[in-house]
Amino acid sequence: MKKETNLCLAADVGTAAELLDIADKVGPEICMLKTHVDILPDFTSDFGSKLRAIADKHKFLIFEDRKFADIGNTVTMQYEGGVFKILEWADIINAHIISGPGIVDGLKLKGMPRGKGLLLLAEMSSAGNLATGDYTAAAVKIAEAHSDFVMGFISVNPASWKCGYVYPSMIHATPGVQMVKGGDALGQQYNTPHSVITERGSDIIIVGRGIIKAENPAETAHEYRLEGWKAYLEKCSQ
Ligand code: BMP
Repeated sequence: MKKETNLCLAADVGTAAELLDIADKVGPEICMLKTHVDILPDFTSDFGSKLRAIADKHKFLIFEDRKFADIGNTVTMQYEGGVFKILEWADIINAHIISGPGIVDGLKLKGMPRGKGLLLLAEMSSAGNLATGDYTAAAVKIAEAHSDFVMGFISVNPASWKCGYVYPSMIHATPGVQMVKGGDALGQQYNTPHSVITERGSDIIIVGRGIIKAENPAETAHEYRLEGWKAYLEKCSQ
């Protein structure tokens, strides 16, 4: 691996212009950039190609955090069509499994021929969420059955799973990460990069406000990158 980083930036900034700017500045530090394209008021149809050019320059993957949740037939249209045409520019997407495995079949139909990947939401970071226990186990089962397209999970504590953690071919990406444990006023819960990787068994730390609200996002991203990678090496040597 040439780029030693397991940091994903959650680029939840206010405009597409800001997103492209921060992607270029923080790009050298990250393996993946996560977007919420539906929050960008100045989105235009060339957004995808502009972000793609920055991603290719800095060698990171683009993850659109669309959280598909509908029946298979509907998600094929949501993935490919509409204003955002996510299929054209995102390397990775994610989905809830609330609607059952048909959602994976639908997304796979469009994404697999184009070499895309899917993360299943097996757990969430927000207080009181319902993605626990049997629900998490069901996500693992669905992932196993579609391991040609499902590349891993959005997870929070995969080390605690009875089943899921034993599949090392699956990537675990974890949101709710800041340098200090805590939370926000709306239910988000934060753990540290070290805890998320070594104790909770994840692979990739997803960091939003910890970086984008910092005075110097590029410098702060570098600090998260070092923390995340140090923890990853520690985990690998355990
Ligand atoms: P922040 O680090 O600013 O709290 O941002 C976290 C990001 O991860 C947000 O983009 C949010 O949508 C996403 N996320 C999350 O926080 N918890 C989840 O369980 C799943 C997510 O996608």
